[in-house]
Amino acid sequence: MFADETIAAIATPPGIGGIGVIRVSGPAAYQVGTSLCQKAIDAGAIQFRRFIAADGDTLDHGLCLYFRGPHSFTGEDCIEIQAHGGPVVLDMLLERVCELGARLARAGEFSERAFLNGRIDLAQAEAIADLIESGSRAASRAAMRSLEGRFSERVHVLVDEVIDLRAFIEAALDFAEEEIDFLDNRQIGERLDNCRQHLDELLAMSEQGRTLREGLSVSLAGLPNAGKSSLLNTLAGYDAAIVTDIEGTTRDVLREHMSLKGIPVRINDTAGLRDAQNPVEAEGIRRAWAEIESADIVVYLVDAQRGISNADREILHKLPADRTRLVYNKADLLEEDSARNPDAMYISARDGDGIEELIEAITDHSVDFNQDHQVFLARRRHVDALRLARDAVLAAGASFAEGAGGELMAEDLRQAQQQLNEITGEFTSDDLLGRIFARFCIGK
Ligand SMILES: Nc1nc2c(ncn2[C@@H]2O[C@H](COP(=O)(O)OP(=O)(O)OP(=O)(O)O)[C@@H](O)[C@H]2O)c(=O)[nH]1
Ligand SMILES: [Mg+2]
Repeated sequence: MFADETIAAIATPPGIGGIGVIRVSGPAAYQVGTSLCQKAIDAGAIQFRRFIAADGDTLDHGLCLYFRGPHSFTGEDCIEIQAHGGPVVLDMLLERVCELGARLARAGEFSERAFLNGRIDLAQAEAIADLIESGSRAASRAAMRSLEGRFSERVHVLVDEVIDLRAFIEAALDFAEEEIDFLDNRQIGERLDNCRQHLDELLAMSEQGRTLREGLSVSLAGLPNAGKSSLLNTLAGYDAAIVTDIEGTTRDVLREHMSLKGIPVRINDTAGLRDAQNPVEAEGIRRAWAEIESADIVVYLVDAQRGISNADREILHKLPADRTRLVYNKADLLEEDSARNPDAMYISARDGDGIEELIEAITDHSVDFNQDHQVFLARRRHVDALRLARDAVLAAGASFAEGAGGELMAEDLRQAQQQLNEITGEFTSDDLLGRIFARFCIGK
């Protein structure tokens, strides 16, 4: 794709700085650059130029760089103007550039063009935004790995595997439903299994990458007075939430951001779960359930002295088992020799006992991001696509086990392939592209 419009934007952040950069990309970029400088510009060289206004006055002077397409970030002719970093001077320069034939770029439009021109794939384009926005060194390094294509490579390997498998099935299973060769049959089973396993591996890695990008969300849940707000305060290290011995103290969802063992964590304290008559409390409980549903981990607190009640059981039944950690609080109130559940975790939110172990349990499925050099940054969108791809491969496996026709399996695998392609953008709707690039900053 080669756009016919030439775009321009100030690429440095607003405000005052030593240098401000204006980027121009598109078929008229060179023309715009030479008209602005009133002098020729060599490609690939750094040249000192005056930037001239329509009336012949010098607006500013600085460096001008010309990248001839396709050897540029966007794949098009690009001009980069490094002027002084004042908002007024940059505005005047941008205005002049637009008079000379460029138009203002939309957010992310340079990266979008880089993607559409095949300079980078979609996961790499997203990694640019993630690198810019990264909130920790580990996230920044992981974003760089994605930008360099480590994640995309893994996706491509999987796509090839699915394509091979599809071709193999189409060749082995005759669509006229002839008898299947036993050897082929076993091979298909094995290859489906391998494919699912590789998908699972990449899914696990992407989950790590997403956690690093978005942080881990943890919801504290339990009956009123279980000690949720006390635990939030202990973890946060200050009195974030009101604690009283009145049941139903917390109504609004309280959010605290913290770093636990190098992992960014968002902890929510929520209203105690019970059948509330008071409409304010009832709304708090509705919100608590909404938090629980979207949390990566639910820490369910039970008053150790009271033990698990029927009300607890009813709630626990509704909680997602794989994401829930059952924790007994107020262990300080237990007699030394009282019977304890040997498999459960005991803490005292008030005294801080057992908190280290709890943090360990919250972060246990996360790798040490600062040490692990394999982690790449991923987004929820990628994780969802990988899940759908895995579902499709599982469906193919199920069809295979039932002895269904090859057409069904081939269709499932086609779906898996499509999901994987969506990650790197080989297959994407304009709508999705619009949503992704609109979140970028202007000038990127
Ligand atoms: N002894 C003891 N008391 C605790 C502990 N944790 C909380 N409490 C007490 O239990 C009562 C309720 O604590 P909260 O933290 O407000 O409980 P909650 O789960 O947030 O309650 P709601 O907001 O009403 O749902 C308070 O009186 C706390 O001081 C603990 O570890 N040990
Ligand atoms: Mg509370």
